[in-house]
Amino acid sequence: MPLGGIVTMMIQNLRRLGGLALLAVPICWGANAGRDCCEQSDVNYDESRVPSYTLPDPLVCEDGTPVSDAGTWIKKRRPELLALFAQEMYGKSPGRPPEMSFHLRSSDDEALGGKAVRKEVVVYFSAAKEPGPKMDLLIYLPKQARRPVPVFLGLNFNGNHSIHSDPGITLSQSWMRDSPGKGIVNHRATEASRGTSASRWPVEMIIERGYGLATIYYGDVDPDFDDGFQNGVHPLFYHQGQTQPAPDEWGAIGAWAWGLSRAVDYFETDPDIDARKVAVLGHSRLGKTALWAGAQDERFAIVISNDSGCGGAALSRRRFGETVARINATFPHWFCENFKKFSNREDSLPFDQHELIALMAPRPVYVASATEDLWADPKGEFLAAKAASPVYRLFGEEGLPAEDMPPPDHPVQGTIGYHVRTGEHDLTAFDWQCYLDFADKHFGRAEK
Ligand code: GTR
Repeated sequence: MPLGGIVTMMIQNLRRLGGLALLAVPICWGANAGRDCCEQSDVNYDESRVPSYTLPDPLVCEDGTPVSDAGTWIKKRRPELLALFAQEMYGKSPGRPPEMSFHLRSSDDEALGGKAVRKEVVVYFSAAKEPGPKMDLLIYLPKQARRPVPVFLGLNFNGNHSIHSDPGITLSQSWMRDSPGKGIVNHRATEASRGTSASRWPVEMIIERGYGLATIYYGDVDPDFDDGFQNGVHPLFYHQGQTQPAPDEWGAIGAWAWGLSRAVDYFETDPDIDARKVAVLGHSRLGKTALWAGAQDERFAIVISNDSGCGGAALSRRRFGETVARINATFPHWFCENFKKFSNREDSLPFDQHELIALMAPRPVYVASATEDLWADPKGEFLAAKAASPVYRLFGEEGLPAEDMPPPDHPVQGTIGYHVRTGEHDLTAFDWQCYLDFADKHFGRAEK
């Protein structure tokens, strides 16, 4: 790769890694940039250096029984794989808290210039209600559409008020990573942070296509830093004397995914929302989260992973871009403690990420990458989506209808969808258009 490319890629990845990356990834300039730099930083971006590996076969049970029909998949192999992912990677999660309750904080039938209904719902996870733990659900529904409406659901990185400049959205009070450029100061959102993530949430476009959008600030469920799980929802579930999750219990991704399921619990009570037509979507770490949520909770009718990379849609065994060792070191709180056993030992994982994607079967699942997002290994994401196809075929579905990676900006949409967008690690209007088309196709809304 030319020097310019390496530098651009590293700057991008540094931006994504935040401060920690400055310690973790050495920056190499001048003559040292390039191959030596990659070796030194131990990040592989060279296809010829991808080690040879054998993917575990999703259609062979742990006891060696082959899976040749949907019944065996549903009764035996699927539960076994789901349990393995919980045990060794994301951690086991609790269910719905019995004392959970919903409170309508606000509603406006004339939002977005009269095009939408906006609701804000507080989800309290315990009887104590305030000060929490709780999460704020922001919902936009198209005003004209017939009820109940299908919805996209996704966690956001910077607070509900960051997704749109709509002044009616309550400004988040939750802890946030400082980002003065985005109006987050002293770990709190300010008025200046309104709409700062709007490019990732084309609300008007979604509404015009007849869908609702629901979103939650991920830090409401668990603030994204390593504090030994003293804040967020984890302590609510500690048994007496417990101070942190056991090695096979949920980390932050498990908690965020759990929050998404609690949103569906709410949807089931709202007659305006079609809880059987919920497409869960997430970008990056929240794409990993969307996949884990979709694997565990079959109420998600469509699952969408945008640039989720390592620990999401990318195959761990390729060790291209971010690796298991790197992600465990930089983000020790994302996965369960057991996952650390697999740092630099990818071949001993009892599964790979194609099997996480296969856990959605026969529901539609979409994996998207970006050409410049090598840290997330676009090819590894494509190969994982493709390797999930045999499970879909058990259900008479085609899976991913592509032999080879499609050219940039050419989505392939079977029951498994895939595209690699031109550009960097991001969630863009192009990505959304593809997801809306995919939802139209699978929710039977495509034009005949
Ligand atoms: C990166 C991380 C990725 C991805 C990304 C994000 O720093 O290495 O796995 O999750 O953050 O969520 O933006």
